[in-house]
Amino acid sequence: MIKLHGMVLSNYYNIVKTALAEKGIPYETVAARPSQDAAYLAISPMGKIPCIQTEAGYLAETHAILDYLEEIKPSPAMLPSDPFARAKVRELVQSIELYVELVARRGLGSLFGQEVPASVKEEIARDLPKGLAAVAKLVKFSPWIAGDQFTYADLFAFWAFSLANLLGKQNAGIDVLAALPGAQAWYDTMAARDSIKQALADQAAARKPKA
Ligand SMILES: N[C@@H](CCC(=O)N[C@@H](CS)C(=O)NCC(=O)O)C(=O)O
Repeated sequence: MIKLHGMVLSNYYNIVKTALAEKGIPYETVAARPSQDAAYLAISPMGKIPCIQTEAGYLAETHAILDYLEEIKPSPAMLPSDPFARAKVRELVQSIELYVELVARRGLGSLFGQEVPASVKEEIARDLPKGLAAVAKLVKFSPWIAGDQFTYADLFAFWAFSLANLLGKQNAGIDVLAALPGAQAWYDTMAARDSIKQALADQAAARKPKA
């Protein structure tokens, strides 16, 4: 059975976790933090989470993992069968990651109560609107983010926007969902899916102070 290594507060971990749930692939979880220890680097070369353990070996990097899951269990399909539509999903996911999530992530320290340097906040205020304008050209929300098929882009975007919205507001006063017309209604629909509800409940449980 696949073992998913990571922690419930990580957006990337939750992308893979909800993909496993949506696909109905049985898995176990293994608690792991990002680490530069040799033992962890041996299974996740950049020391990041998530990574998965399969019968064939370890696999890191969310996109590689999502592609692998699609190959081992094609149904329900999380990518369109038409090559162009499939590429458009990947274009959207990559744009969200590179120009929204990774831009907002520069201010990650604010989540942990750290002071984010003014220069970083200025960069976020400069670059995030540009990324959001690009993503706004690609999203459909009809009803799913890439069109009429539920895809990996929905899962990727849900978790990426969750983090980017928080960081965008904290560091640059930017509301990511408000910047994308139709995003809030789609986000609420996503939050009601079983896979996401479970992952959010697991996050809430992890945040609860231990008695
Ligand atoms: N490119 C990686 C990114 C994963 C990632 O950034 N994970 C974060 C946790 S949400 C992490 O491990 N951060 C620690 C680090 O960057 O060293 C992927 O697609 O899986």
